[in-house]
Amino acid sequence: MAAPASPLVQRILDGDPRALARACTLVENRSAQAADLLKSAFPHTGHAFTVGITGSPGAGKSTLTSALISELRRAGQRVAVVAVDPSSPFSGGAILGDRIRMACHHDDAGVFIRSMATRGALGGLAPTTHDLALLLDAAGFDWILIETVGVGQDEIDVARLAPATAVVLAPGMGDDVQAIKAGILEIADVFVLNKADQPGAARLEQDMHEWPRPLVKTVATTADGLPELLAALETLRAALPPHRTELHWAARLRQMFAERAVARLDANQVDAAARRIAGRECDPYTIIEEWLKV
Ligand SMILES: Nc1nc2c(ncn2[C@@H]2O[C@H](COP(=O)(O)OP(=O)(O)OP(=O)(O)O)[C@@H](O)[C@H]2O)c(=O)[nH]1
Ligand SMILES: [Mg+2]
Repeated sequence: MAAPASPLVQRILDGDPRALARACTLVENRSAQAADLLKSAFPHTGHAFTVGITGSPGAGKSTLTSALISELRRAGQRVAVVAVDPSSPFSGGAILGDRIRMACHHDDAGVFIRSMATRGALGGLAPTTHDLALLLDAAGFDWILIETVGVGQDEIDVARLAPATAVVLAPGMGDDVQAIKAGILEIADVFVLNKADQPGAARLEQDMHEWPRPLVKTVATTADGLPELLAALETLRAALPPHRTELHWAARLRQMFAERAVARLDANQVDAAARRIAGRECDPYTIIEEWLKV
């Protein structure tokens, strides 16, 4: 673990934002250098607190993230954001909206915002996002916020793999508890009832009573409730059981191993085996056993 950092990683450690942006691109594109880069960065990670911020489209995740950045900056914390949903104002089709929303943070060296331009990326959304989070950790950010829409298994996995997950709910968008996609409420460490200024907020709050997780009411547009949200996140950070990190790595190792194993198969080999199986020349169980032996 004590090998000297690669030149690019050294620049990241020195706080060069352009080096960091370049490294992010290499990781996002799964370039050939990415693995060495991540190996070199890894010994410098383990300091940041990574929070997944997820919820229905339009619940206010980006507005909330921006308000949380301001709150964290006031507390002297350095913050990095990864926005993984192309529909997000941080990324994809709505980059302009992102620029407008995030304009207040653009000149701040203590803030780094990265949009994941690719979706269904090589190797999957969750592994790539968490590799990016490692780079940001190495770069010395205290907090890493990962915004992802809570629709679809890939996006839910991104949030689930974060050490702490905030699920953002909002009233008045067909977003009552019954309508919320199964699987997303379960991954919450804290609920954020955003748009608390809107009709239906009290009812939604009542509906959430049965869920044994803290709930914080916010109005992201005015930053109401943001100190309370930060306090709730700080509490989670302080109470993180040490084995939570081990659980995270156990899940990631399984994912990484499966990814590498599949990547080692060449298409012709798979086609040839499929042909033999379809023709009943061979069974799939034996084939898999043979592939795992190599
Ligand atoms: N009234 C009210 N409007 C809000 C609040 N928070 C966000 N909004 C508005 O809700 C709309 C959606 O906010 P976003 O922050 O883009 O929501 P999002 O969850 O990031 O949306 P996607 O990334 O597209 O899923 C915007 O017009 C915001 O100004 C709030 O607390 N109260
Ligand atoms: Mg958004």
